[in-house]
Amino acid sequence: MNQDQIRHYLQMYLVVGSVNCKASDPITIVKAALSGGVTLVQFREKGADALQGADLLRLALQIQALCRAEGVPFIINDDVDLALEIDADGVHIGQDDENAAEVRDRIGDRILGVSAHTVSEARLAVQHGADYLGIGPIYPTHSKDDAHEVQGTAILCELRENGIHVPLVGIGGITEERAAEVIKAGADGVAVISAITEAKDVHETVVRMKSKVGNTLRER
Ligand code: TZP
Ligand code: MG
Repeated sequence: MNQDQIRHYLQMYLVVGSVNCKASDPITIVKAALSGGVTLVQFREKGADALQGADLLRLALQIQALCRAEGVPFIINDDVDLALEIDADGVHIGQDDENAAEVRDRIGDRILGVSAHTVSEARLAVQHGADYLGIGPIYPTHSKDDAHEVQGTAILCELRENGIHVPLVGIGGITEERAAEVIKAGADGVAVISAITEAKDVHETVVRMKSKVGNTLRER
C-alpha cells in the first residue's frame, strides 16, 4: 500500500476493544463510528476483563465484517497470529511486542503500524518495514495502564524535523478540541479510544472530529 493511501487511512483512526465500550456494546459503537466516517479500525482487546478464545475471535470477526462492508481497513493490535488467522488488513505492534522486522516478514504486504516514542525508535521501525508510526501518548490518557510519559505535540514536530517522513498518527487523550493541534504539529491523523467510545453521540463525534482533521490538513 502506498504512503498516500496509508495517510488517508490514518486520518480518523478508531482503536477499540470490548473493555473500552462501557456505555454500549462494541458492535453498536463500531457501527456508529463507521457511519460517522472512521477511516481505519484497530481491534485492541486488552486489560483484566479482555475477551479470550472463542469470544475474542467472534468479536474480531464481527468487527472485521462491519469494516469490510464499508471498505475500511481492519487491523489487530499485538496479536499477529490472530491477524493471520482471520486475514486482517494489518497489525499494530508496540516496542515490547514481536520484533517489527519479523512481523513484516510474517504479514507480507499487510499494513504494519509500530508505536514509537523517540527519533531512534522511529528510525528503527521504519528500517524494519513499518508503514506508519503511532506516536504518543500526546496527552494524558486513562485508556492505557502502562502508557509512557505524556509527550505533548512537540514529539511530532521533533520527528518531522529529524527527517521522519513516514505517515504518523498521534494517540493518547485526543479529543475533538485537540485534534487540530495534533495535525498542525505534523501528524497525518488522530487515533482515538475514549473520545469516541465514551461519546454521547458516537456518530456525530466522529463526523465533527474527522472534519476538524480534514480542514486542518487542508490548511497545513
Ligand atoms: N497508546 C498510547 S495512548 C493509548 C494507547 C493505546 C490510549 C489512547 O486512548 P484514549 O482514550 O484515546 O486516550
Ligand atoms: Mg502492544
